[in-house]
Amino acid sequence: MQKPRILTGGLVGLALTAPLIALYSIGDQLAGLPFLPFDIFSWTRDILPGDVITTGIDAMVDTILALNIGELDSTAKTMEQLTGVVALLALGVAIGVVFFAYMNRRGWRSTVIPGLLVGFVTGVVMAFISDAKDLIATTDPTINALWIIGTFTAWGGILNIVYQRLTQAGAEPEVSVQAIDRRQFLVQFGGITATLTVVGAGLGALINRSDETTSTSIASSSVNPEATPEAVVLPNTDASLEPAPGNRPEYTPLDDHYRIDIAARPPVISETEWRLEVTGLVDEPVIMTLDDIRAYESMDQFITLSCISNRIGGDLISTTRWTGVSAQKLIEDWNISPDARYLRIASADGFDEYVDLSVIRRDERVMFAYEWDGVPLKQKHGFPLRIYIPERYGMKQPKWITNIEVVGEWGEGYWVRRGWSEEAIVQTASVVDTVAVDDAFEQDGITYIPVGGIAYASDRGISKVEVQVDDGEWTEARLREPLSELTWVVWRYDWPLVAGNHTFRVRCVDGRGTPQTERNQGVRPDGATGIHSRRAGV
Ligand SMILES: Nc1nc2c(c(=O)[nH]1)N[C@H]1C(S)=C(S)[C@@H](COP(=O)(O)O)O[C@H]1N2
Ligand SMILES: [Mo]
Repeated sequence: MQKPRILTGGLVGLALTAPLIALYSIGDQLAGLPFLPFDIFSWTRDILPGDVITTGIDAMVDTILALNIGELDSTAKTMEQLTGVVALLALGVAIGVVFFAYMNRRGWRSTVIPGLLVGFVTGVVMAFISDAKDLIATTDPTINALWIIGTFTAWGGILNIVYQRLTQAGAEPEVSVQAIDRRQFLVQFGGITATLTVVGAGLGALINRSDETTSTSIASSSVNPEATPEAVVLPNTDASLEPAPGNRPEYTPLDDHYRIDIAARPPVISETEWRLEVTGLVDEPVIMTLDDIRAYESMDQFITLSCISNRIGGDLISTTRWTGVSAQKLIEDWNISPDARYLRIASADGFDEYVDLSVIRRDERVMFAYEWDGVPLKQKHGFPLRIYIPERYGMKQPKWITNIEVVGEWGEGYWVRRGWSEEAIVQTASVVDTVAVDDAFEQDGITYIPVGGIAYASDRGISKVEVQVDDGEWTEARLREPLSELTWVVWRYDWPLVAGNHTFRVRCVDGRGTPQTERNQGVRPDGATGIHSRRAGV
């Protein structure tokens, strides 16, 4: 007998885990079974300390920005998902190594029970993780557990058979022959698993039910399926100032709205089963359907939402029209006890945050929203219900709301527990979007270049924007009338052209007269500050 090397066990573990992941992908696409790698990602994310996660996210964001590999939010999502896949592959390698080491010590036996056992135990652990973290499986939890335990047990059994095959291959009489036989076997085995993986992944991609299809089918079944959304009418169409060419759209197309959340894939919520449950310091628990909430007088607000992780000049900020009901109207009917001070809002993905009741009572703009851009919330943007709170970054504003507990004491929400700002008040900041060198125009014998961008201070508004070219004077830009007092403000400065390379800087003052912070500060923990600049050559 010749024992295989334990590192070969790692290779075999890797080769067996790849098709297993492809199989999970098929199960997910075809039957709505859990996709285990995402659950492993969520589980790891939730047990790691906040610093480690932040360092990880920072490294990821730096990499994406440095390599310039696409939109920050969607690329980050893909990298998170890949992390889950890599973690599961690594687990397969580790088990392979340990299993081969153990089998080598134990000596040859003809049974596959050790492998089955190892697979079974791993499967049970994985089933627990999946059950705790899965958001996307639409199948019964028992079926999910059986699926994961079953596939892992089979995986362990095959690992065992491969070990035996390798050991027997080493048992052939001729030394040269055995070496070739073992290598041949490994090559064949690798070929088979690689083929299975590629075919499996291909099948998975073919039957891919995309996030959007799912969300529209859920969302539109809730309202009139025939209804086409009426185009949202912008309130400032007669604004006197046109944005500079190349400025970002003042109203973000819904498909381009940034997306940030802790879910590797957004939770799937069926409207018929969804209920908003209000418990805690109320006379009696309240249970509402989405129709109950829609029955209240609705309100529309044009809103710019920004992530606290948005860097100066970044794209984690967008504007759309939110429709819902003022939180004041809802809480009026909940019979809240006089001792109550906060709402603890919990979401389907395990996210949670606190909202001060006094903020709701003094500001009718705090709203529970069920539509964006005139259509029910997209699945990834929080279907069926999310909250809006003026002046706060996105991290204070849960999507996929399921439970509200009325409480007397404040507590730390999901990101606050991980070291981010308790209040998360939006920082005043401005950005140069465009120096439109190709759109020069002439007036009174002077050539001008349109320069433009946005400035944002949430509900504080913007009173002034100034532009500086190289080391020149700060010159006031013109402001376009915004979509609302809750959105960013588009500014424009027609710059008298001077040939050469130039740096354009921008700064602003909020509606209360407070200038933006010019000092550069990173996103953590309070949101980024600093002066944005753009270089251009004419
Ligand atoms: N349930 C839940 N709500 C959430 C989050 C989350 O991870 N889970 N992320 C928050 C953060 S950090 C931001 S910036 C906004 C982003 O909303 P959007 O993805 O719809 O643009 O959602 C907020 N609400
Ligand atoms: Mo965020």
